[in-house]
Amino acid sequence: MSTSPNQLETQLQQLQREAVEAIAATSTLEELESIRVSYLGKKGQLSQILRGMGKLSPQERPRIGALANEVKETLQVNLDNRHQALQQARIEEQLQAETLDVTMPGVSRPLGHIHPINSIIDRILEIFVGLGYTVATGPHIETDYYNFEALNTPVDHPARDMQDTFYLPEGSLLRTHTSSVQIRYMETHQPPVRIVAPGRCYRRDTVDATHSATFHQIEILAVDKGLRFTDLKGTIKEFIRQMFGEELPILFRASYFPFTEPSAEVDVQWKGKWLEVLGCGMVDPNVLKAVGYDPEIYTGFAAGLGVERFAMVLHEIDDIRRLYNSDLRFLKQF
Ligand code: 2U9
Repeated sequence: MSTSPNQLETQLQQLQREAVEAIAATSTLEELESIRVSYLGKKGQLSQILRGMGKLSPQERPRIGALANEVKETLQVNLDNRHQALQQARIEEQLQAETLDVTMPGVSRPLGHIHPINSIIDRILEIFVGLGYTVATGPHIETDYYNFEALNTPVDHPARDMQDTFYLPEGSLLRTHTSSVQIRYMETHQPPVRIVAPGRCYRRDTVDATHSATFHQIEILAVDKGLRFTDLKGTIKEFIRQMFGEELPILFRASYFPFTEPSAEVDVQWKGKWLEVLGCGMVDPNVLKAVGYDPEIYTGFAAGLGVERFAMVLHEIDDIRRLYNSDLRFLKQF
């Protein structure tokens, strides 16, 4: 069955009218796509109409062909415009749904900060590094030799009662001070020595408001030709000035440590009270001998302080255990 040119023309015009209406009536991109397929797709209505063109005479074919192209173009333009409009609408809808209320309060995450023990260690290290000292660290598990023997504290020395420690199998022990770090350092370095040794130490103490089985120490050590007690005093004075932020009255009280001779404890007058802040002294010649330094050529001074004690004094903390409880109500204050 053949189709006349006029019939084809009418069909094309009708198809265009219908399609334009259908396109305008779409409300989603998916609907639009199915309209496109149904009119312009390979097996769509336009193709079906055009199949009838084969039967046209060569004179008629160009006119109908041109009309078919016009229809196709018109539909394509309509499809494109509608596509753009629907897409725009979809984006706007999405933006509307996802609108952020910038006036809503933010979600705040708790921020951690440096523990008071570590912040005091940092401050003290900074002061001594500023004075030309090098930070040195060493093992927490030590031998009797590095913890006691080399520090002029033989087995029968009464100081071992004061510092009784945790012993491990095979004769090793948990260090009771960081002085063992300085012994190890001197064994591997020649004078001049200027080191500051921070670290955790262990003692077999009964825990109470002022004692803990584990605590932190910072010790300094200087060894050189011609070092004298006045050098030690000057160093301590400068340290106290920087630590407390002002020149304070200082008292050197005679004391005793196995590894220093003479020895002293240092008190500082702060806020009207005398506070004991550190111990110090000239390195005992036996200690220098133990590491192979000649005490006739070299002299040294050393000092040690307990970080927890320092924190308690500076922050007026009444119980050492507060520093280990991880209670945020306490820690947030620093
Ligand atoms: C070497 C030689 C000597 C370090 C020193 C002190 C005095 C001292 C205490 C302070 C509070 C221990 O933690 S504490 O209880 N320490 O008083 N420490 S002189 O002397 C040394 C260190 C290393 C080789």
